[in-house]
Amino acid sequence: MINYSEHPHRRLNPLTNQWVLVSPHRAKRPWQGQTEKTVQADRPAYDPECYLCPGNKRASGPINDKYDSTFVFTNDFSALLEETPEGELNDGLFQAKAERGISRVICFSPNHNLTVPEMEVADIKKVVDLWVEEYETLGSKDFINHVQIFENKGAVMGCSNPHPHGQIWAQSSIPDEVSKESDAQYDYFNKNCKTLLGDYLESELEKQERIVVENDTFVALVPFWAVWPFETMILPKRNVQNITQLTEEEKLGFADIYKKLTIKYDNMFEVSFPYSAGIHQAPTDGLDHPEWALHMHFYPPLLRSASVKKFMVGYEMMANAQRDITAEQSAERLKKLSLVHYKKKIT
Ligand code: H2U
Ligand code: ZN
Repeated sequence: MINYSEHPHRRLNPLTNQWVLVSPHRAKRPWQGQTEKTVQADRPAYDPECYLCPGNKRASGPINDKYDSTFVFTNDFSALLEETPEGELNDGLFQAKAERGISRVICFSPNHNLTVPEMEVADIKKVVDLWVEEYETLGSKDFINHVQIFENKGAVMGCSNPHPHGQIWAQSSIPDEVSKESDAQYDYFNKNCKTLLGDYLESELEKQERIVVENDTFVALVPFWAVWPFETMILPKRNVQNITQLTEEEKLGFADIYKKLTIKYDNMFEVSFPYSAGIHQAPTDGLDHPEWALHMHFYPPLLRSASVKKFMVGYEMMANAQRDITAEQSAERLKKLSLVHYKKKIT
């Protein structure tokens, strides 16, 4: 009989309808590949060369406010532009369409040497408040139908600056990842009159196999279908479609779980744990989206140590996502880690 912690199997991600190949028996294979160098140098609280620090000049000229909590500005090298001419190519296999949008950069803190796990919950709450404000203002524009809030952390993730920050890309179209999740949640809601993620969270809380940490309002867990070794998801206990529907208490709970999860991440290999994280929520297309459930994904690349990361190559590029260590094993490891940041540990 199959044992899901030993034998190769596939798991379905019901949010995207994609499968992941799980090969737990392979977790013990030797490693002789690349190791990333770990950068652990202490950074100053203010870096005169940093384009995100308060009062500094950015690459293209503007000067940052002398902000003392959060700060947001339109990306000087925006991938999406508000003023894009209309246009559409509809020539059989050659399809293209103009895309309008706005890219924003959010500084989480004036302090250059902080990261989310080292920030105070009250200060992370200000980041959540700013996300709400941006989702509302950007989303209310008639040409914006989707607002993607995300954080890219660490040089291995291609993040250009260690100053704590995130980005927002708002645009006319619904991007592919979100569109897949939208369709799946819509189908599920139509069939069951309940949200897919509401039901999923209920089962996970019953099973208690993949829960990493929870507070009164939020849960962090390793999804059953996780692809990245330490992939997680943050979900509110009360189902909401978008971030503007969170109560003050829930926003504080969001900040708290964000901190707790990232502390655990940092404690895993005692390094500032790199990841790409992003909030998925209902499109801002003016329609009701009862099928949607707000959640945040964390995709960290590290696998075996601070320097061994997972590559999505070969079979994964050509065929299917794949992982070795199971979601349950990852959750177990994350769950056991302390909620005290390793830099604050008394030795
Ligand atoms: P990362 O999160 O990938 O490091 O990106 C930071 C963003 O900051 C990046 O999108 C923008 C870059 O375009 N940026 C500015 O808007 N102004 C600057 O002066 C430098 C970088
Ligand atoms: Zn800085």
